[in-house]
Amino acid sequence: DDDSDSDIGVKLETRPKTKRPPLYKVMILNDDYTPMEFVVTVLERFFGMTHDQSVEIMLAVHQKGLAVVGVFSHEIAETKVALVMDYAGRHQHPLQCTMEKE
Ligand code: TYC
Repeated sequence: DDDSDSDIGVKLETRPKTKRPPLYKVMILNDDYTPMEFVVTVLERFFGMTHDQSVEIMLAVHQKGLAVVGVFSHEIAETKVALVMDYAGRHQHPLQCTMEKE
C-alpha cells in the first residue's frame, strides 16, 4: 500500500510446516555388577537385536560406559525404559536404562 501507516504486520504466508514428533534416544549404562549375559538378553528381548548384535553393543557399553540402543517416539521410548528397568529390578541387577531427546 502507499499509505504504509495503515499496513499491519501480519505474516500472510509461511513455508508449509510439516511437524514431526521429537525422537528420543534410549541408552543403557554400564555398571560393575550386571552380568554380561543378562545385558545381552535385554538387548535381544526388548530391542529386537540378534545375538551377535547384542554381544557387540553390550561390549561397547562395557568399554565406553553407555550406548544408544534405539531411537523412538516419546511413548515407545518411555515404554522400553520402563520394561527394561522393571526386568532388571525383578532380577536384582542394577542395570540402568534412560532416554534423552535427540
Ligand atoms: N560391566 C558389566 C560386567 O563387567 C557388564 C555390563 C555391560 C553391565 C553393559 C551393564 O549396560 C551394561 N559384568
